[in-house]
Order: sequence, then structure tokens, then C-alpha cells
Amino acid sequence: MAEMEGLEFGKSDFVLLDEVTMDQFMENLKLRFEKGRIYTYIGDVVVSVNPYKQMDIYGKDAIDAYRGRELYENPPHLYAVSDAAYKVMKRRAKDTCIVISGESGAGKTEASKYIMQYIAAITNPSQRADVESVKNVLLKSNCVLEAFGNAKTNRNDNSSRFGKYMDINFNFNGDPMGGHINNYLLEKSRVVHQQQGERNFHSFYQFLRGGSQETMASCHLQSDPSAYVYTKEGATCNNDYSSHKAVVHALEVIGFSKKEIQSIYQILASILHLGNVQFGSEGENVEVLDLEAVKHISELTGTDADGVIKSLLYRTVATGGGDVIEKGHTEEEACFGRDAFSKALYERLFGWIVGRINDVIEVKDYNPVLHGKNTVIGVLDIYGFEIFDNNSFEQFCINYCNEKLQQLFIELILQQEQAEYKREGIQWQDIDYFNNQIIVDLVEQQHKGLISILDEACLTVGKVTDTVCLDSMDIKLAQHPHYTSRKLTPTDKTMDFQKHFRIRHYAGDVTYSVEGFLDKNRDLLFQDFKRLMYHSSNPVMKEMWPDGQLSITEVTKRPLTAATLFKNSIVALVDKLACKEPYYVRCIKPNELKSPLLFDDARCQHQVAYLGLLENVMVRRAGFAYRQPYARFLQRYKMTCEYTWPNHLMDSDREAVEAIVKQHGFQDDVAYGHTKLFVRTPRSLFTLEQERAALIPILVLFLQKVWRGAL
Ligand code: AD9
Ligand code: MG
Repeated sequence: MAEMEGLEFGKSDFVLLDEVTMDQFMENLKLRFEKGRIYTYIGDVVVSVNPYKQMDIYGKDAIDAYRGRELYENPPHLYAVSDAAYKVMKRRAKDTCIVISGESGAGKTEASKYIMQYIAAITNPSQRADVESVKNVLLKSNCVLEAFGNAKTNRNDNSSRFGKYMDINFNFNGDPMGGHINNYLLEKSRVVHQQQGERNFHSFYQFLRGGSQETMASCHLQSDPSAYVYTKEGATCNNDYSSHKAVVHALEVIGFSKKEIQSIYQILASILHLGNVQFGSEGENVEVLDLEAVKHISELTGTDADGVIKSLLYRTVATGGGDVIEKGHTEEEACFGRDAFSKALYERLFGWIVGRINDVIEVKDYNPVLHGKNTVIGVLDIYGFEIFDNNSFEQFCINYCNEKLQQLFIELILQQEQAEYKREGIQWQDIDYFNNQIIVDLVEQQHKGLISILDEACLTVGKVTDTVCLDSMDIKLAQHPHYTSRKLTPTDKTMDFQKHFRIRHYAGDVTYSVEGFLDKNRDLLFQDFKRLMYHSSNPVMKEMWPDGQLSITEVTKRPLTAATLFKNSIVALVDKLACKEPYYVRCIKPNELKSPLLFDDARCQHQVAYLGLLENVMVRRAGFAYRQPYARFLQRYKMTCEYTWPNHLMDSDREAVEAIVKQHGFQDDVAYGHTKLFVRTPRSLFTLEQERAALIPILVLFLQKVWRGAL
């Protein structure tokens, strides 16, 4: 219990710091981490430090302790905010969301899983079978999506390489009745290439390690990942075997048919074989060197071997005059096409899996007249801010997304405060904070923003290279305070003149290599591959390629680029979040070594700074650090006042609260809202807390005596 947590564990809410300084903040954060207290509040925001070890704080006892309780009744915990989000959703029929943010490896995905587990545990007390089934699918979907969407990176052994936003729908009883998953930009380039020390998506290694002999034989695979170009950078690890079994089991529980599961693994196998396809050329003629691999691919994808070869070597193009011709690839184009095909196979597989899960959990036959209002809790777990040695288009998108979420945090936290003060009839004072809107604009502004410049370069006919595009950025953004390139700061030796630009993100400077930006943004996949797959004899695979039925003359010439599609999806996400009541979990990564023991002061301080946590505390304390509904305040502190203990005889709780405040002499430090008491400085509360703490042992003794009948 919070009240049982003595001061040796530090302050459980940063709002209670004596002074809001970085030093005090860090001292408290470190002390709590070292004492095994990984969660601390800023009001109702949870600050979490990754413990890098299993903590005994998530079991059934903990769930029972937090169920239905208020935030301040227990020590800070994810369960407490989950419960708060759930209560608001249920009592006020309001949609809520829990936004989990923090950099790669800070603990977002783990947090999202605990939150879902908690919600699953506290709902459906009557054990209705249909509700249990929905909960089961929601929980099992994590295992599947992690297998196909996560990978080992140099930052995190289980890094999410896609963004996930899950809505859980509740009926009027507060029981989950369905849900929907939105996935965002899977980092598909990982399918064909990984940085040194990283792995491809877990699914490949799990399959190679855990697939049955029979399946491996039918897929013509050997279990060694080094036999395949796409997986040779990584290696299998010990839990790949058991994970594979768990994933297949989860797929079955969710409701994937045998045929569907088989198709999933046939696609993985096809991708591995595709990666091994090499090309040779003699003069103009390019040919496929590995006919064996092609044979396997055609067998596994239900396509014709000649068709596979043809789409690897030629593309169909429509001429200006409306004729359709076949154009042979150069060797380089053939390699590009092969990799683009592999990436697309995986991306569509992933999207299809998410779609199938959504089919199962979609709310069906809901009648608001019969069933009451259907409310939602959304849980957002998206890839965290990333700085690698080599940052490319993917990091650009991921970091832009984090800028948007930071912007939302700023808006909502301020908005919420403002709304609260307004609701309660109390004046609001503005606080100075860094508004990262300027960086958001740098990326997404029409015409002048980086995405617009990129798109323009992609749509320009003729040979526009990455470096030409960089020139264009340099010209248009020369004056921007958050953009720089070597050309603009020639003395900076850390940037390559040809290839790099740098964005001063809210979370730090990131230098991006522009190489490959245009290709990744265009995201070109020759129509021939789409047509090939659309004609697959396997109906599961055919379903993934509906656009393959278009003839080349029907294909739109200017599809939206990858960056624009991503931007649109993130804007839609932010809109979705903005209309819900938000709860925040801000995750901090304590060190780069994945060590449970080390609290790296500088690294942590940097995160506290860019997450704006200090400002968060200041905003929270501006004017009033602490607020509580009259009834709650009374319940907690009535023992400290002779007029309220054990019960007051006044006309209202508010009057009783006034009596407590007056007796302790801090009437100048408070404001009375319509339903809540607002306390300006935490010091007043300390006095009350201390007095209460001193009274508790006496009270306990007294009660024990009463129970024993001694009094
Ligand atoms: V990324 O942006 O997807 O790369 P996350 O999601 O923030 O990142 P993740 O939740 O995957 O990080 O945590 C990284 C690792 O830290 C986990 O695999 C665990 O080994 C470890 N971790 C994180 N949170 C906890 C926890 N509450 N208890 C124990 C934890 N270990
Ligand atoms: Mg994650």
C-alpha cells in the first residue's frame, strides 16, 4: 500500500518532490529503481523503469489488490492506471486509451501485455463462454503478432518492428466483447537485410528450429538459418523451438484453419528460397541460376514455375501509345524485384494475419438499444524512438511517429489540466514547455516538409537520385532550426557530404543516411508479381493479392508513397486517441546493457528530459499539485481531525474537508472546486500524511484490542 511504502522507497509521486528540479527528480527515480520500485506517478501518469528482471508484482494477489481501487490506495502500478482507465470507461461510459511511450527497449510491449492481462483478469466474473473466448483470442494474438512482427535488434532482443493499436470493446457490463487491431508500417526491409548483430523476424528462426521434420521436408527446408541469405545474419536461439509450438497453438486457438497455418509457413519457406535465387547475365540476357529454388517457390506458392521465372526476369509495361510490352530486367533490376517480392510477400502475410484476427474478434450483432453503449479501451504499443549507427527511412518514419505522440502528450496533458480546472471553476496558469510542433511540421508540412520533398522527388519523371533529393531538402530547409546537413554545416565531420541529413528531434539528434530513401518511399513492386500471386492455386494466398487482377493498363500510375501512407495512418491514429480519455505510461530504459543492476544516470536523465517529465510535474503542480474528490479526501484524513472522526455531522463532505484543512492551518493553500479539493503545495499534504502515519499504529492497536474484546 502506498501508505505502507515508507520514505526509504522515495516519493511514490513526483508531484510530492520538495522542489521540482532535475536533481531531485533523478534522485527519486534512482532510489526507487534501486529499491525495486519500478513505477512512480506523476499524477495519473505512470513512469516506468525497465527492471530487466522478472518482478514478483504481477500475480493474482496484485491483481486483487488493485481491482476497483483508486490510484493512490496502492503503490504505483500499471494495474492501477489500467483500473482507472477501466473504471472511467465503465462508470462514465467514456472511451479511454492507454498510450505507452518510450524508446526502444524501454518496456512498452511488456507493459502492454500486463495491461491486457489485468483487464482480462478483472472482467467477466460470471465466466461467460463467449466473453472468455474473446479474451483468449485477444491475449493469444500477442504471441502471434510478436512472432511475425518482432525481431532482435541491437537495442532490444524482442523489438517491435510494427506499431500496434488495439481497441478492446466492452458491453454495458464492462466485459470485453470484441476488439480491433490496427497495425502500422511493418519494417519489411528487415526481411531481406539486417544490420550486423540483428535478426530477421522471429518467425523465420522459430519455424526453422521448431517446424516438424515432415513440414520441413515438404517445404524443402533445412533447419540451419545460415543456409539462407535472408537469415544468415542471425542465428536460432534456445526459445525458438518452444516459441514456434506456442505460436502454432495460438494460431489454432484463434481459429486459423490447418490449411491457413500451412499456407503461412509455405509463404515463409518461399521467401527463404527466394532469397537464395541468384541471377547471372551474359550480355543482355539475364537468367535465373537456381532453378531448384524456383521449383520450390512455385510448388509452395501454387504458381507455375515458368511464371515465377518470368516475373523475376521481365516486367510488363504499358507504352505511351497504349501498347503492352515485356521488358527484360537488368541483373540489378532482377535482384531489386526479387527482394521487393519477398518483402511484399511478408508484409501481405502479416497484414492478412492481423485481418484474420480482426475477423475473429470483430464485434458482431451488437444492438445498442438492447445492449447499451459499447465503449472502448485502446492500448497503443508502437515502436519507440530509435537512434542507430545507421539510420534509414524506417527510423525516419518511426521517429516521426514518436514526434506525433509526444505532440499529443503535450496537447492532452495541458488540455486535461485546463479542462479539469475549468470544470471545477478554478483558474489555470500557463507553463513553459518545449512544443515539438515545429519538428512535426518539418516532417509533414505540405510542400515544405520532408515527406512532401521526398514525394516530389519520387514522382518526378527521370533519374532523380537520393542525393538530388537531398540537395532539394538542403535548399528548402536551409533555414530550419531543426534541420541540418553537412552542406549547411561543412565543418561537421560526423556527416557525409553526399548522403546525410540530420534532424534535431525532441529526443535527440538523429543523422539519417538518405541512401535508399527514394526506393523505400516509392515502394515499387512490379505488377507481374501481383498477377502471379493472384493466380495462385492456393486460395489463402490468392486472397492476399486482390490487386493482381488489375491489368497493367488499369494500374494507377501514381500510387501514394510509403511515407504519405504512413503519415495518413499516424494522423488517423492520433485523431482516434485524441477523442478518448488518455492514460499514459512513460517508459525509461535504465541502461544499454540490459542489466537489472545498472542505473545509468546520464542515459536516464536524457530520457526524463526529452519525455518532458519535469514539465509534466510542473504542469501538474502549477497552481495545484494535488487534487482529490471530497469524499476520498475525507476517508483518508478524517482520523486527523476531531470534528470528522469517526464521522462528521456537517451538511456536506466539502464542509467536513474544510474543517480538516482549517484544523491543520493550510486554508490559504487550497481551493475548493465543485467536487474536489485542490491543494497548491505538497507540503500541506505532507503534514497530513505524517500525522496520519503516526496515528495508524495507535489505531491498529486500538482495533486489535477491540477485536480481541479487550475493550
Ligand atoms: V521496442 O520500441 O518494441 O524495441 P519496447 O517494446 O519498449 O521496445 P520491451 O517491452 O520489448 O521494450 O522490453 C524489452 C525487454 O526488457 C523485454 O524483452 C524484457 O526482457 C525486459 N522488460 C521490459 N519490461 C519488463 C518488466 N516489467 N519486467 C521484466 C521487463 N522485464
Ligand atoms: Mg515493443
